Amino acid sequence: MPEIVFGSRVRKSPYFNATMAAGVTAFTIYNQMYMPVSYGDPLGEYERVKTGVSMWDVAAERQVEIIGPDATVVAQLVSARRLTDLKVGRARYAPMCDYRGCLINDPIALRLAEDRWWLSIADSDMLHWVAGVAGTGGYDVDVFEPDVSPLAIQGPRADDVCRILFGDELVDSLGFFHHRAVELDGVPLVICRSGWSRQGGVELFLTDGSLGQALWDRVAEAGAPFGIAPGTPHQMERIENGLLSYGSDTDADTDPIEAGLGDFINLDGDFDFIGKQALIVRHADPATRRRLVNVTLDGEMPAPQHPWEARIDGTSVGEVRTATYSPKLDRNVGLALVPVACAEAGTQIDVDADGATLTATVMDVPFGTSL
Ligand code: THG
Repeated sequence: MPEIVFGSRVRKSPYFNATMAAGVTAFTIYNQMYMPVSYGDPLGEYERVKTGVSMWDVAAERQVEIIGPDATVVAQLVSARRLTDLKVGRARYAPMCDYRGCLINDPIALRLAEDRWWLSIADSDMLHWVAGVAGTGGYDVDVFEPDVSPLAIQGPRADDVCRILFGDELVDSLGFFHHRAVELDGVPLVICRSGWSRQGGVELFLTDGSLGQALWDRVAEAGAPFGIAPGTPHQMERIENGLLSYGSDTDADTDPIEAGLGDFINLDGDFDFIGKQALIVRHADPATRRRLVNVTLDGEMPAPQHPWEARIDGTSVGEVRTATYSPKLDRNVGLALVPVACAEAGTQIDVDADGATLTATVMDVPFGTSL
């Protein structure tokens, strides 16, 4: 295989050198930044986040900061979920749509002050989108990417590590999706009880990128008694637990309802947002739309490098977007984007996986819940 080269156009995280020293074996590129995706032991890393504790360089989850008198107006305009009632110090998962009602990102929105927000984004250029919306509308805000780089601590022992780092008071009082600015031995950060796993834990939003190594070392040291080791957002764990990977599971025409995020958008609220009318029209007849479904995959499965075409009776019905081995089920599973008519549990679909023929069967577990 040819290499993807390292160069100036793609950014390095403040934890980059630490992850290299720790033996990272694979990166992806996310928001124009290298993001570790493997340390070479997928099953060991899965086991650690499920039963112990793991630390992840997720600095590529960049922030779009919106600050100024109209910040909440702009944050709400670009978010399909109600944000105006969110308290300072809280966060909310808030999908974003374009004017067609299609999903363009699925960030966590953090309210830092009445008029100050971070959108902690998935992999798409929301800085330009939000700045464009704000500028075109003449809103009184600044929109920029701040020097903020999340480091995730995930797993059932994450709180033990946090007790050593931050003390009992903070750990006991920090609710799910609550956040607070703290300093750790001179390292400034915002701690939030969040993260892209369902194993519990926090994210440390480092607010001085020059201190990445210091924060990494401090977390590694505090976590050593609990067996902490470097890991990454984990494909097996997140698919087993129904967390969406924007751009992997979705295509350019996927809307949030198709993606299983219907509970995280407000179509009947007394407020407007970009894409609301289009979404209402798209789903006026839900039968005409698609659904992201969990499937089992039977057959010799190659490594999935791109979506695989799905067919029923030789006719294309969509794609298997994502596939992985599930340790929990001890079989291969995937996510398929198919018409609602093919989304019923038990539906069998032929998958052309680069020449290998697989049988996908729609599971009776809706995407968004745990397998
Ligand atoms: N942390 C931070 N930024 C991120 C992610 C993250 N940006 C990119 C990506 N992950 C965004 N995607 C998600 C998807 C799901 C969740 C968080 C980020 C999530 N969902 C919970 C659920 O579905 O149950 C909670 C939703 C809620 O109650 O609002 O946690 O991981 N910083």
